[in-house]
Amino acid sequence: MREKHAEIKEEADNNKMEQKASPLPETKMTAQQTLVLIKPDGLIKSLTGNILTELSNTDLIIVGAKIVQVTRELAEEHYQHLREEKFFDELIRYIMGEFHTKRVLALVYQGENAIDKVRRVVGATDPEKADPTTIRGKYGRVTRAGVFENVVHASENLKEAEREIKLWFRPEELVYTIYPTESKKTAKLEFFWKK
Ligand code: IDP
Ligand code: MG
Repeated sequence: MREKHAEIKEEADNNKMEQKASPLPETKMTAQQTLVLIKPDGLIKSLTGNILTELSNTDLIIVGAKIVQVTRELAEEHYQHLREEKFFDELIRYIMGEFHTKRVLALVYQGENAIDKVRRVVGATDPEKADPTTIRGKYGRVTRAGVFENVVHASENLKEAEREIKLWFRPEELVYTIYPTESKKTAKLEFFWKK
């Protein structure tokens, strides 16, 4: 009987803790979020500073940022719409860093009209056709194998932005979320700095 009481109390305490957990801060839905990736060629060429400066000419704010070692699984999921293209395999190897460095800087920008604003600064997909004042026009190139090494990725539209942000980031990695979140109790292994 005692044990049962203790169990019930523990459960009640857990519930209390759950209620206490504050939700992630949300911002107004009119603001858009967009995913930007500084691709491995951008990192190996030390273009990060230049690219962030170009992007700061928009009035958007960064709400998430991290360095990612891209797995084949993540790469194929991210570029799933290009699965049938003949350059698909090269593209996957490119974003995984096989030609440059195995790192990508993933960022989420937020603000009014964020998706179009970033795409405008980033420029056209083919760096040879991109306006020379855009990031891709300035820093991109086409390889002999025909891959567009265009330095950055930027979400194309609302649907893609949502899909990509949810693919690359967990809600708690963003300081603001615009898509609804839910909390679940998990038993996961976590690492802490040794005291
Ligand atoms: P985007 O990056 O401008 O949105 P997507 O069509 O989504 O363009 O293509 C994703 C990436 O695949 C491009 O950024 C580029 O690196 C590569 N890519 C797209 N089209 C071609 C192509 O015709 N030849 C070689 N690479 C391409
Ligand atoms: Mg695209």
